[in-house]
Amino acid sequence: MGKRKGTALPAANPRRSDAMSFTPRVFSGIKPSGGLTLGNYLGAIRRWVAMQDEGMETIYCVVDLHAITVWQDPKELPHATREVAAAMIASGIDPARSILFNQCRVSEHAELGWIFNCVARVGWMNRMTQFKEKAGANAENVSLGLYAYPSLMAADILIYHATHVPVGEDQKQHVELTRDIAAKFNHDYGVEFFPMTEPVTEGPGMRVMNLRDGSKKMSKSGESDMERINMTDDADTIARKFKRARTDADALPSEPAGLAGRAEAKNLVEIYAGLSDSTPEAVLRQFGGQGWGAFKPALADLAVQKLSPISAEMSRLMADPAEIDRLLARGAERARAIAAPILARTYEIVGLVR
Ligand code: AQP
Repeated sequence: MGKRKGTALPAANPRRSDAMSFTPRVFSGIKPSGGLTLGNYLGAIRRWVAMQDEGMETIYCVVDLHAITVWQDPKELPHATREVAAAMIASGIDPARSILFNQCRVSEHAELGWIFNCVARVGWMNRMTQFKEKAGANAENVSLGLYAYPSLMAADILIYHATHVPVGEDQKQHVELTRDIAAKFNHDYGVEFFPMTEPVTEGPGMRVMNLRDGSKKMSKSGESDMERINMTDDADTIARKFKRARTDADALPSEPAGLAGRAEAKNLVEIYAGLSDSTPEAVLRQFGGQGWGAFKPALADLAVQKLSPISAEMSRLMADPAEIDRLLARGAERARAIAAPILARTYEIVGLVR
């Protein structure tokens, strides 16, 4: 468990009344807060598919309750929710092998989220960098839900006793907070009920940056469409966005050390490595010494080659929204079968009479 400066964290608890062995189980989610980006694909979905294909027990969620922490048009949210599900399926998530559903169908998430609001400390929330970035100078005026978001995220994970959470670098701090919440709950109630979940963040593409400003991450809700690659962008749009992506005047170096202090160059090399399942070292062995005029079209071709079959399949799936809803409802039933007994036991531990 990560130590938080200024916050007393519970010592290891010797009582083992609820000790149970935690079988490996993967949970992760994506907000339907706009069209998905290359960041969501490389930092999350692509690895979710790999973990499913390795035979792990995998639970993937369209986290609609998180999306409404900032304003979502009720006329657009259903489409965005189905589109995220379609993107996951088109990328290789198999609803028969993975449990795939949208969060609001399994009310246990919100119920455990409330309990965790009573476990998490305000001081912990105040240190969440994503909240600071998203709230910016407007912190007094954002929703209480945005502030409490990491506590609901802890509930999303722990309602399944998930042991592993594949996320991009931006979400690592929230998974660390999940461990703090689990540890404090276990300590306060004298149990070993919730596991210490591990974030899984290795590999290239864990932090895909904005194409116009390499100091900011690529986001669905970023101001300009030119700063991100959307999973549904067509070939011309992808080529245009990479062509206009900010870079510097120098050629590509022949090894990663030469990318120091060159955030935009590093980002494009890492995107190439992520899309080609290789490493920045290998990419620079191939392109070192060449200029952006050669590298950017190669990068665009690779992105089109990876993303266009996915976006074609997304369009096919989106033509039948009722089928997506059916798959999500079936996934929710399977999710609830795991979540309901964990919530029931949590209520018992807390002393709530039902
Ligand atoms: N730029 C990124 N690089 C690597 N991974 C990323 N992820 C998001 N952006 C990047 C990963 O995608 C998963 C789902 O994220 P999310 O949509 O639930 O929330 P987010 O991290 O807040 O994503 P956005 O795109 O920035 O959404 P908005 O703009 O709506 O707030 C997570 O695993 C995340 O790490």
